[in-house]
Amino acid sequence: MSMMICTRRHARWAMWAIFAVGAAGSVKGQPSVFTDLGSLSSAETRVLPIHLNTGDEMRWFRCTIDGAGEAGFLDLWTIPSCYCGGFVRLPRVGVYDSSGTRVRVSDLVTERTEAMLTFGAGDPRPPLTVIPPPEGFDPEAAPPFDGRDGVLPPGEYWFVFGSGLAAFGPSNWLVTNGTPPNDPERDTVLYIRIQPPDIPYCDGDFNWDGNTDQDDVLYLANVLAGGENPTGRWADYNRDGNEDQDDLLALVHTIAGGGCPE
Ligand SMILES: [Ca+2]
Ligand SMILES: [Ca+2]
Ligand SMILES: [Ca+2]
Ligand SMILES: [Ca+2]
Repeated sequence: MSMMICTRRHARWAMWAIFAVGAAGSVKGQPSVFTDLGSLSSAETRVLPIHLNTGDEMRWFRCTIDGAGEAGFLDLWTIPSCYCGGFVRLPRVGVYDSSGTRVRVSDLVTERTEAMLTFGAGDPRPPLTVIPPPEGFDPEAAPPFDGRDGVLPPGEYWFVFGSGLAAFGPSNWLVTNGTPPNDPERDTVLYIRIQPPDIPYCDGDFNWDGNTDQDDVLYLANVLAGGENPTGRWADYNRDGNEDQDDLLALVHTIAGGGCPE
């Protein structure tokens, strides 16, 4: 009888131990070393130079956002400050939510295999441009930033950067990297562009030539008249649900210094 009590006690202790190990394991999943970007609530582009301490390091960033859906967007990409020295040739970026669930992993774009992710509003932003490819290689255009990676509801997110053989698990912030620690590829720059949903996106550079001027008025007028729209920009510039003369007037107003459409 006393033997039985002893066994029961032992079993109870064992169950408690298993529970404790399980709880410790789940807490361990949340990264303990990370850069806290805080609340990203204004329209801006964060420029984050990265130098990995080891070739297999995964670098974490945490932030909260007001969301990227029908309005607002969040774009991430990499471009090293130069294609020289120990720049990262195979940059990878993963996005996890506040519970450690994988949201998305970056695509590789351009002949330089840069990382790219784009969430939220579909009005296209200009594609990544990198220095011309080596002799004998054709330039390979990146897709525009157009929200193709889906929507991000308001909340906390974790971005993780790694080089080379990074594997992004589906849950518990589980990422691993099979790159040798002494791998020399350590340097790049991570860009995070935020447009909060409550701040209107009214980039007037319709033809993506880098400035907003009369050319863009002509471009939009041509699109409204049924012409080609190679940049794919939404012609509904004032976002009132239709594409008409109002949009042209709103763009002229912006170019004249009047700001975004009301
Ligand atoms: Ca322009
Ligand atoms: Ca122009
Ligand atoms: Ca309109
Ligand atoms: Ca209208």
